Amino acid sequence: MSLTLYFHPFSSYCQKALIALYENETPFQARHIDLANPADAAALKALWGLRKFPVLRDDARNQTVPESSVIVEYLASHYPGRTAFIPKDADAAWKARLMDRFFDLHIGDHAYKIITNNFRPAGKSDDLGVEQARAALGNAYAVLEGELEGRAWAAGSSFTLADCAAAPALFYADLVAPVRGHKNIAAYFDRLMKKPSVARTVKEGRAALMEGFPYRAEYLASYERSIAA
Ligand SMILES: N[C@@H](CCC(=O)N[C@@H](CS)C(=O)NCC(=O)O)C(=O)O
Repeated sequence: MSLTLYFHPFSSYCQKALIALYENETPFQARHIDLANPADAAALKALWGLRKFPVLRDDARNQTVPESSVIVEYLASHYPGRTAFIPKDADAAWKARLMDRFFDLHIGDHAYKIITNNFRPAGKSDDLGVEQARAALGNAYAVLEGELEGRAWAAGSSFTLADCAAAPALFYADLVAPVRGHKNIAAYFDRLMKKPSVARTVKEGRAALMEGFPYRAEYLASYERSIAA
């Protein structure tokens, strides 16, 4: 098997790559990375000096591909399947890339800021950063609510790179700022959770839920809702 994905199933950016792999049933070897395990951390660092996951290794083409959006683009180019993550039409393509950036930078990253603030050492909490992240997330929801009007998927009528990004970003954002008050976002979220590639990824994430995760109750409630969707 030519492809190996280095990842952790609870990590949102890893989930984006997993959704793309599952969506097209692309064969790959799963290499779980536990960053608390020094050997795993060293293996990841040897592959990609920033030591961030996901990283895709393609032995057949002798390529190492970091960055979740780039991994999905790489799969679209070299391992295409029934779902075209990057539309052929040039305008549809930039719109898919724009929404991918939107979910990573303006939804996901704010949500992760709020969540990870709970892991900071005592006395080092970034309250102003969390306040700013909450405000930015609220604004991003308002923009997204308008963007999604009349759309089945994030960038239009077909499932793309943007939806691979949206599912984990919205799943984690929903824990800290529930999407239910936003009609279009809530309906889109439910559509995402029904997609088999997303449902499988969410289930695998649930299996890796850590004991001390700060939004555990919200996570479990959201998980139950998503598998019932
Ligand atoms: N922009 C990167 C972000 C990757 C990233 O931040 N991954 C996190 C997990 S979600 C990570 O590797 N965290 C470990 C660390 O920063 O030490 C992508 O899209 O792949």
